[in-house]
Amino acid sequence: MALGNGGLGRLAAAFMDSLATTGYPGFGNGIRYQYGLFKQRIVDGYQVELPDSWFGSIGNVWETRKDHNIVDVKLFGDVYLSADENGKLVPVYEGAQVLRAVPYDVPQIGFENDNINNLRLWDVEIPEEYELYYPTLESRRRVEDITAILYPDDSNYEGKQLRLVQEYFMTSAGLQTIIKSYLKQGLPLEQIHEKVSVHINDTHPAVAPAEFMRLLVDDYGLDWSTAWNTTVKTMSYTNHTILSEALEKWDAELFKHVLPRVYQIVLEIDNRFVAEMAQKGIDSGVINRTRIVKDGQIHMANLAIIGGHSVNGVAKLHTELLKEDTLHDFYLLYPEKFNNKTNGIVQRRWTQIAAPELSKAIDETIGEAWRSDIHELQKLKAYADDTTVLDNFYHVKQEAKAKLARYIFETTGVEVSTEAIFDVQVKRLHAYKRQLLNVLHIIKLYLDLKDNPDKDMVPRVFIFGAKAAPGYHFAKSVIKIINELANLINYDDSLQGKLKVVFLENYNVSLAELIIPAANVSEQISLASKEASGTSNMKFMMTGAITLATLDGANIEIKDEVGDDNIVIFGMDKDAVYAHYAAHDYYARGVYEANPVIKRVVDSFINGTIPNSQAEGTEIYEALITHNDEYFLLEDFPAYVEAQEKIDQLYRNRAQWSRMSLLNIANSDKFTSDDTITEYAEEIWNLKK
Ligand code: 8GP
Repeated sequence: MALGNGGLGRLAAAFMDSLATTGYPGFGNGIRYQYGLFKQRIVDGYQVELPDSWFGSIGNVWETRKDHNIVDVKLFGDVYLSADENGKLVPVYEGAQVLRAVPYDVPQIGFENDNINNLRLWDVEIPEEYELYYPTLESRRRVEDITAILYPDDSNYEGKQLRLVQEYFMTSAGLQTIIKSYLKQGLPLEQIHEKVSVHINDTHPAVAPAEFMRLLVDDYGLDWSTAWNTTVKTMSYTNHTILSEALEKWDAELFKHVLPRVYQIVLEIDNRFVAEMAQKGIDSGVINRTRIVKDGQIHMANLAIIGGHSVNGVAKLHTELLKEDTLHDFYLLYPEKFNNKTNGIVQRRWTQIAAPELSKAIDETIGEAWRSDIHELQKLKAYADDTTVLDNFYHVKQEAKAKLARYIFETTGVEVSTEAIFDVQVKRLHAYKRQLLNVLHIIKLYLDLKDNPDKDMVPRVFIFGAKAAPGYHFAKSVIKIINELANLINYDDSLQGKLKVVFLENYNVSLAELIIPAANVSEQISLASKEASGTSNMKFMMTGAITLATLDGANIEIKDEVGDDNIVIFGMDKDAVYAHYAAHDYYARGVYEANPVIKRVVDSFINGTIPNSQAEGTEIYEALITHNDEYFLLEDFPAYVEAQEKIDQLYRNRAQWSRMSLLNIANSDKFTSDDTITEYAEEIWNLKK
């Protein structure tokens, strides 16, 4: 099911798997989208987005509709407060739209245990008693839109409103169900936090603390401070990025229009927060930067942090950055809320399912116990100098490469040799991930080979897979450039097959299962500080690729596990990046003019070297030079070239490369999501198996 976007969605899938496998009662809530993330086709080098109708003709055979768990969700309308017979103010809701939330449950099955957890996907329906309100197809369609598509375009007002409705619809339905099922146990509602934890995964469901308050106070009659106490103890939040554009903020007027009662509650939470902080003598600047409602906007991350007891980042560096920079003011107010939970991956999928030959080779070396206890992989270390074992693993990789080579030929018509280094960058297309740095290096190799066709190098196949957000112009231009560069290079006989470039369309989990086990080099080259964690880096490591990386996200922890000799690190670290921000001293044009190699590479975007891409080439040139290279590609370029030369040298020594590869596999057990989820369960949710 393509019900996610990139690492954020895949991580949620990993956690559901690990919860069931480790035996924790953990349940997911999501939306039963008719269409998942778009299907990508490449036409004339450009990305084209097609609907992903994943239900197909047979529907989803794994789901079960649960009519007895239907709940209603209210949107829009007017709310005013009126005194009841005891003089207590109660909200009166008028003219609301009532929608039916219908759950479809998808079992989450543990590995070789008898545990089945549940992923509940919510669909929307019009309640029969309100059918008269929807006399036209158009009005019915507007309701169906709520669960039609993942990440609808939000560049206009309607799109923004739709996203807010989606988020609230799912969150409210989920929380209503949680409260109902808790109350069936006959326990007092104000103690719900002792039995229930609600985790806010990124800011999409960050309306949860306010909605939970609404339910407790309005629907179940708890007083405000009792309700608040239990809300904070129930909620926790994971931040998945430091990029501020990804921290959701809603226009206050829009929020009030869609969720009039929740808006009142958010205002009350905000007022009380400000009063409490002022009373504690907190600096007014800090209060202003941390409050929820300001400048006409509702800051959802702030609500999640204030309304919960835990905030975590997803890798050590990321959590440090949250504390010292992005969420520093909150860290001053609530140091005890902050903690780290480094991401992980489901080893079962990325070894046993995606890499069956590798799994067999591991069995033959250390036995099968690793299949249920991944920490057994450490035993591989003892074979780091065993030439028979290394040879076996080498051939397993060659086999995976041959499989991928066949797929490449069938889908693109490009022939690639398995003797070449398979150098892979697969991830969402984003400027901070710096696919363009990879491109700059490919252009340099191309120019070098044109100058000197006899250049001594191990043949290289550069493999890309990436979807660009439909509205992200720059990212789409990078895709076009990669495809045009591929056309230029792949059919130039003078290069003697030393260089190939392949862009595989529609990168998704299924394709990842084919690509990742076939990689020799794992490109993790984001600008230091920008990639919160990354998780494909862990998948590549586990299947024996060598990581070529900046000191960013979980790359740092990968380096700590494998040691400096078994990874290739280059470029600025986070301190160097922040030093540029502090000094405002980065000057891309200066770097470009001072370094003839860089100048020649960058000029090839605008001097006709890469055909059929004049507009895109100009856009990229301007991003680098006119707009001062926001992600410091040019400064990191020389170090990257050097690191790539090191890869070339290392690969020539087959024994040494195979040893590095084996040690990567052996140390990858650290990144099992089974352990990550255990830390969440023990340290945040206080959950028992
Ligand atoms: C991603 C991070 O970019 C990635 O480094 C990390 O591995 C992954 O989350 C899982 O933790 N973050 C997002 O996708 C993200 O923050 N998306 C929000 C904009 C929706």
